[in-house]
Amino acid sequence: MAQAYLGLGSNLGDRAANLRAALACLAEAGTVDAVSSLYETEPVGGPPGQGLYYNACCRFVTALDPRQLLDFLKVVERKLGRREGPRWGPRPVDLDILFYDDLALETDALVLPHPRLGERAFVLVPLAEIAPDLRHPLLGMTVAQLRGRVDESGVRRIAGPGWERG
Ligand code: A4P
Ligand code: MG
Repeated sequence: MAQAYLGLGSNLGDRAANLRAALACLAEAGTVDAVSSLYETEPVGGPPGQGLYYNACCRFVTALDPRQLLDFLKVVERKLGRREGPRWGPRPVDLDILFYDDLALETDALVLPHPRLGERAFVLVPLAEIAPDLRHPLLGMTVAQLRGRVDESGVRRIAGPGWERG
C-alpha cells in the first residue's frame, strides 16, 4: 500500500458538493483517511475573471501505482463533469497528486511531487493541517516550513474538519 496526498479543487457549479462527490469516488480505489478543512481561494493563473476556487487536501491509502492513480483521478474528473478546457481554466473538479510516498519522478504524464506545490498557498495551507511534518523529497523542507514561506492572503477557511460528511 502507498500513501498519497491529493489536492482537490473546484471553481464551477456547487463547489462543495463537487469536492464531496470526488472524495466519495476515491473510495472505489483506496481509503481516504484524513481530510483537511475546506478553503475558498483566489484563482492562481488561468484566464482572467474565473471564479474563486474551493480547495482541500486528503491523504489516500491505495494499492494503485502512481500511473494507475493518475489515470483513475482523470476518470473521476471526467465522471464529475470535467471537459477539456484551457490549462488552469475553470473546472468542476481538479484532482492533483501532491505526493506519492516519498517518490520523486518526472515523466511526460506525471511529475512527483507536484511541481508547483511549494509555491501554492491553496495547497500548502490545507496540506499543513493533515501533514505538517511531511518532508518534500527534493526541496528538503517540511510542508509546515514551505507553508511559512507563502502569502496566505488569498486563502480563507470556510468549513472545519467534517465538512466532507455534509
Ligand atoms: N500531471 C503531471 N503531474 C501531475 C500530478 N502530480 N498530478 C499532468 C496530477 N496531474 C499531473 O493537468 C494537466 C496534466 O498534468 C495532466 O494531464 C497530467 O498528465 P490537468 O489537471 O489536466 O490540467 P490543469 O490542472 O489545468 O493543469 P495543471 O498544470 O495540472 O494545473 P494545476 O497545477 O493543477 O493548477 N487556483 C486556485 N486558487 N486553486 C486551484 O485549485 N488550480 C489550478 C490548476 C490553477 N489555479 C488554481 C487552482
Ligand atoms: Mg491539475
